[in-house]
Amino acid sequence: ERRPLTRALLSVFDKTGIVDLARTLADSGAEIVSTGSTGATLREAGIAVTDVETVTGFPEMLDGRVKTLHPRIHGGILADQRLAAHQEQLKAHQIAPFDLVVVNLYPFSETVAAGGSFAEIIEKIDVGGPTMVRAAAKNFASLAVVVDPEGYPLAAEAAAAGGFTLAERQQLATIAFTRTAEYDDAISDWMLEQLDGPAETDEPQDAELEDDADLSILDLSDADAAELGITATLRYGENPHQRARLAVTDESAPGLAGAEQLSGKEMSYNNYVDADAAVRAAHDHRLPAVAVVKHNNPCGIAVAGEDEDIALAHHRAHGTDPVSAYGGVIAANRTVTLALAQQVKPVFTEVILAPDYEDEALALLRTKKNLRILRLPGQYSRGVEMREIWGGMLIQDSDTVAADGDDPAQWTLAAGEAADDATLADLAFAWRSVRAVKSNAILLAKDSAAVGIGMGQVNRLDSCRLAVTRANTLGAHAEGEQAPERCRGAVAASDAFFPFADGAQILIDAGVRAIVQPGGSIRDEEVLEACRAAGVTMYLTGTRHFAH
Ligand code: 93A
Repeated sequence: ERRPLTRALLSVFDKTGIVDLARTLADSGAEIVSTGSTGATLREAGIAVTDVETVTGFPEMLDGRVKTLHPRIHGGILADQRLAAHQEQLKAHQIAPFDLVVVNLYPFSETVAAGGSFAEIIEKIDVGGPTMVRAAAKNFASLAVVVDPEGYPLAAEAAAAGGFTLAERQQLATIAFTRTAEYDDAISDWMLEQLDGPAETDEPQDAELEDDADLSILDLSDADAAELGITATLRYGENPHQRARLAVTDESAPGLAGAEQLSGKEMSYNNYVDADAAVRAAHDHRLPAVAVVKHNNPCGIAVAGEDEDIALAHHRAHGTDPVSAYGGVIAANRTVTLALAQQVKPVFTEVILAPDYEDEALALLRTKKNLRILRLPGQYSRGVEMREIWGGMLIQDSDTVAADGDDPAQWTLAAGEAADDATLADLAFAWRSVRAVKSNAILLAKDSAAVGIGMGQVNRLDSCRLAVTRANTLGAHAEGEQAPERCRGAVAASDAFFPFADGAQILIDAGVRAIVQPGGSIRDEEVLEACRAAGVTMYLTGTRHFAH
């Protein structure tokens, strides 16, 4: 279990006790490798030393800032000596492994305490020392690290006993990481003081408490974070300057957070947000459904008949707005067929999610190397939703389309003639779909597909205008290709009531022939009157589906 000490790297600022330790190591047959003044001290005492410069074949440079930062040093520290592959690579590069690293760091805090100049203090920020210490501590399976003279007696004993035990090496590594953490802490405190003036030090206990309060879940080590259900550290958050992690909150049903990724690049923070919206939107439908989501809003959503290929739903959903579908997240609520995969193949897509994939469909989708393919069996379900606000948290039941008002049989016909079966089916589809759109939401639908979506506006009038414009300009005005018939004969759903008749009037003027909305505005009568005047059907659900 003990690893013999055949080669030791000694690089110490504080030379106390180093000669005795080096002599013990040398007497037991170890080769000693040292940096400049450490080596000089040992040589003066008559101990044979190999200079780091001889090992690296490189002179110390930049006033000593670069001494040990070299693969011939760090290869010798970081190689896992249990691995044949590491040993072979060391051999290929003529690097000998170290069994012991003894380092103590530039006296940063002492220089600050002694009132050193700014430049002096900066130069006392040790870089190479902590790098060796951290490398050796990480690799405690292979070697030992000692970070201050108090550890020398143990090192001398180990030399006599034939090396350190694994338990000793692990303990030394723990001490080493504590040392580098404290060292960096002192540097960051001092750096902060340079920005803000000296920190309050009157009440050390309070200061510590404050520090702890500032600690966020993002500061925890991966191991500590794992205990809180964190399963991944993401590359970054919503923007590259935001750190981010993924946590599973319900281990018995991890849902999207535990989805199986079959292919493609790592999921990003925004991918997860859009994927959640897409899966939720697709799963709101009982029929085969596909939702295409961009920026947390559907830019396409459609269904197919119960016995029809899910590919038809995708074809229709893509057709809602083919321009916006570029770079979207696609969710299907049925097994992805080869036909669907063939449709997705030519479209740049970030993520696709489905309960399962036909073999040939998966094989084809996998040829798109960047496409993230997720398998997510089961029905979308969420008990409660949480959203953080300043200093607190809002918790509510998740919204589902399960209220009485979501059942067309319970709707009230308030204007115009009762819709025929096909129109009623489109109204029901629109109502099930509009919930996935950020408020204020207006969704126009025709033939089982959304044809125009007005989302996220701060007044309902603009959402109506947007839905109409997008419907009549196929592909969201990018190419300006006119599709003027798309509004004519379409139906509309509004996630909440029309406060005035003007929004409904925009839909009516665009040729919409039936509208479903919750009702409940004090001006409902004006809205209904506008529908009656135009011969447009209006149903009231009594239920609303805000989504902010
Ligand atoms: O300037 S450094 O950050 N760059 C280095 O590459 C480096 N290597 C070792 N400081 C570096 N050291 C530090 O030098 C050690 O942590 C130790 O404190 C000191 C030992 O140098 P000498 O043997 O010349 O006194």
